[in-house]
Amino acid sequence: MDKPAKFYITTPIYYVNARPHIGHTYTTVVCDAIARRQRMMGMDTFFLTGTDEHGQKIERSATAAGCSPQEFADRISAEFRQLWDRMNLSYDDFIRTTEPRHIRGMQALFTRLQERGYIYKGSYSGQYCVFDELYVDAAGPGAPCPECGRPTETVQEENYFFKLSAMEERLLKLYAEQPDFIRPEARRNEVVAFVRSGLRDLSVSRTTFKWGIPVPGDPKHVIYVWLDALANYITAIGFGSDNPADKKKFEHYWPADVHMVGKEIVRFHCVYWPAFLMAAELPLPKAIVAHGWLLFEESKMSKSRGNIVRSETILDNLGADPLRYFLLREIVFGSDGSFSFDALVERFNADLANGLGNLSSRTLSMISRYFEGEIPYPSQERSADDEAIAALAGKTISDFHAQFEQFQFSRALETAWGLVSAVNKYIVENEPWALAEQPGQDARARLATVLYTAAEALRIVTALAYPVIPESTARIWRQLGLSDIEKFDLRQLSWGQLQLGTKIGKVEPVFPRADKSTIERMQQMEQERSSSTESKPATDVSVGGAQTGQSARQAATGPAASASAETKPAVADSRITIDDFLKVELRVGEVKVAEKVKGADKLLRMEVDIGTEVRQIVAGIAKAYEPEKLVGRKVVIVANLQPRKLRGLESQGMIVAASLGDDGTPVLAGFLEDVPVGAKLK
Ligand code: ME8
Repeated sequence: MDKPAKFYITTPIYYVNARPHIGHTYTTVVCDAIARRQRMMGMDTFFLTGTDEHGQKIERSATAAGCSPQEFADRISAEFRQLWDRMNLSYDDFIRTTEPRHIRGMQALFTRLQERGYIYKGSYSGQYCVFDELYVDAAGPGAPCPECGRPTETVQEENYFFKLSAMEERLLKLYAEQPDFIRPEARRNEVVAFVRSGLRDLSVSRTTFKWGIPVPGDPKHVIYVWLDALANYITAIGFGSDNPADKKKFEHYWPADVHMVGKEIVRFHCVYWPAFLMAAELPLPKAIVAHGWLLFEESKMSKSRGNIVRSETILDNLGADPLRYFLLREIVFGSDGSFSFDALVERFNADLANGLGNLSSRTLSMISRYFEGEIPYPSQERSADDEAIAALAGKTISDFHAQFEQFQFSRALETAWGLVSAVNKYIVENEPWALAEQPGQDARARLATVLYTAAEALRIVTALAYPVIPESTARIWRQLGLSDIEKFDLRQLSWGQLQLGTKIGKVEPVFPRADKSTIERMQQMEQERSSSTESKPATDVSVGGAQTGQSARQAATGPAASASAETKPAVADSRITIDDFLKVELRVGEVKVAEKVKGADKLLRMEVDIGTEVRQIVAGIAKAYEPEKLVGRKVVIVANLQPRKLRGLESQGMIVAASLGDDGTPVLAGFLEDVPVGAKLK
């Protein structure tokens, strides 16, 4: 017997090392729109999102914030969830990788891979990028990560390995046989090239930190965070549970129909994930769909660059639907797209306030005024104009569906709004207000036809747009006198279904126009948010510290900078903003080792524990301090300085000291009270 039709869609699970921004909102809104439409098309739909809570990055962020990883994850995960609720996202489940159901399922998957001979013990020696949680083929210690440019860390440990190399042929066969497995095509070509260049076995456990899921039977090891994270897609729907209802759920929903991801994590989803599933003898997802990045001032919006815009600012000023509409309409899916408050407000005013909002309020208020709030009977006689609108509506429905199904959300909305513009024009040309003034049956019949045509077109656009702007379309739907829009069967949508004589609801404006002051208010809020510690990525530990010159420039031209540039004259002095100051990561460290550097009478080589790691620091303080006396002393370290070489030794940070007199005698900064190692100064 065929399985009942189902549709399972997922977002990536987001790291809890920093708060959500509109980049995360983008992916989740896209999935929500798809899920809502699938439900309206009669599909048994399951929409999953969640948070990725393990790994070294999170452990370090928690240490930096002075709390346990679990407390830290609880706090940030709750923020994601609250934001998703405010954004009106209809997820069916929210998985957290620290939940028992996930831990159990992940361990079951690990055991399954072991039992099938795909996991063996070996030793790994190489470079690891903590920011990307990625093993990299970088040259040597401290070499930059090829993905993000941050310095990598040397890892040398006994690990469990996954036989990724054994999967090369099977993966290439999969990409060849299922061309739609990776979308869009450009991404597919990249993945194929990557796999063709050869796959090495993948280390899937770590022993040097604790914050992860223990390997079954060998708890010294925690499971590699990407294996842990990817498994969420099956553990959330019951994999690894003995409960019959969970088993049934897994059988029903797996495999996923769409894993939606940002383009930077395509490799994990298109290479590692199918390889794990093949090895575990589980069905493969039907498609991995990758979108582009939301840019702010030409660079990727990201917490580490500090150029983020928070959805809350837009929610507080315009509500969820304008942001949802903007993200789907303005960004061509698959490509990178820019965000700006000006563009958001312009789009809102043009398409929602003037476009759909105007169509809805003028049509419904005229029905209320001229027909006592009842949908009027159109006359049998149709003008060419009336016929054209009905024909356009039919074409709009079929084009919209085809475009939406091809992930062309922007085009689909453009199609639907083509009907909005045509009907607004039709109203202007047919002047119902003038018809209402004319005596006689003919004018009255004509008035009825014009308003019926406008109301029916409005109903059609409203139904199509519901998945994207659910709250406002539900309001228009009710004003049209119809019930529950989400229960409407979108497959049935066609011209002429509006019931004659339907009593319309109370007519209210749905999208009040925004003006320049809205833009200024949002810019100001972002500026305040980013200069207060509230939205600072204070918790987003810079792992290794090297920021590229480019990102420093980008941060300086981020939202706060651009807002102030417009509203304030430039100040020609050397003062820096709080933002600039917060870019410097100052930490308390404890000197563990200190020794003179041969041939350099001013330099000391120290090993300093900064809570998350021990750093080698070379400092010109040998004339002022005996090395032995420094051991055990608490010092202040600039922890995110680019490493540099002094006398052939790499210095991974700088020690803070006052500089006295003409010869600059150093005096180390310290504390009167006891302070824990790793504490952040701000
Ligand atoms: O990568 N533009 O989590 P993450 C568009 N935990 N989308 C963006 C974006 C931007 N500027 N910034 C973020 C992880 N995103 C892993 C995933 S899945 C098993 C594990 C969105 O918090 C986009 O979907 O870094 C991207 O792939 C995701 O957030 C990365 O979120």
